[in-house]
Amino acid sequence: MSFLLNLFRKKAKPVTVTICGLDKAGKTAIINYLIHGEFKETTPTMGVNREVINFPKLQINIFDMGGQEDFRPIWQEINEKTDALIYVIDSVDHMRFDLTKGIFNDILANQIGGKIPVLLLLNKKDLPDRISQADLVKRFGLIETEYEIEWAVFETSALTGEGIIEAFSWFKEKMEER
Ligand code: G3D
Ligand code: MG
Repeated sequence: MSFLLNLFRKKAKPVTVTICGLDKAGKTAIINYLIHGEFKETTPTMGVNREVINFPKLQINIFDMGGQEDFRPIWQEINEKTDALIYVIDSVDHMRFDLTKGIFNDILANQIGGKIPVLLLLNKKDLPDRISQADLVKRFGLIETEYEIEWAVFETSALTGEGIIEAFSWFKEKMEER
């Protein structure tokens, strides 16, 4: 989309985004924070929930995917058509770090295509004993990735809101450029 067209756009551009990651990573809490500007209690997401987030020039249709094993097969179909991916990692879930890394790599290898924005959120920044951002970049092999994605990692807390504005400013910019 050219800069001029973007400037004169009257209607918000609709884009589709999926938010994936293991159950309990904080996907729904992050969306709630974006919509309400504060933390809200969540219940486990069953299947897929669609939410709409309206920015001045961008309408984000976001598919919040249930993270439990039973729901993961649904991701494929929705990820294949998505304009961008948000992947949430629980920064204190050391036990399942290799599992979430494997699932992320499977999404890149088999579910999404092309040069799409991939926003990685290392969530629960408010808690102690976390996996660091540098560790995530290294262990996920992001620098040397063979995929054509445009990625960025942000540390967030859906409890305090820390990092969420920074993360979504990057994301919004990438989506508006498309
Ligand atoms: P999911 O949608 O990825 O499955 P949820 O995850 O958004 O439902 O969150 C799972 C649990 O983690 C919830 O707690 C939620 O309150 C908590 N949580 C989400 N984000 C954060 C965060 O940034 N910091 C902290 N400390 N907790 C967070 P419960 O107790 O309801 O399971
Ligand atoms: Mg959820």
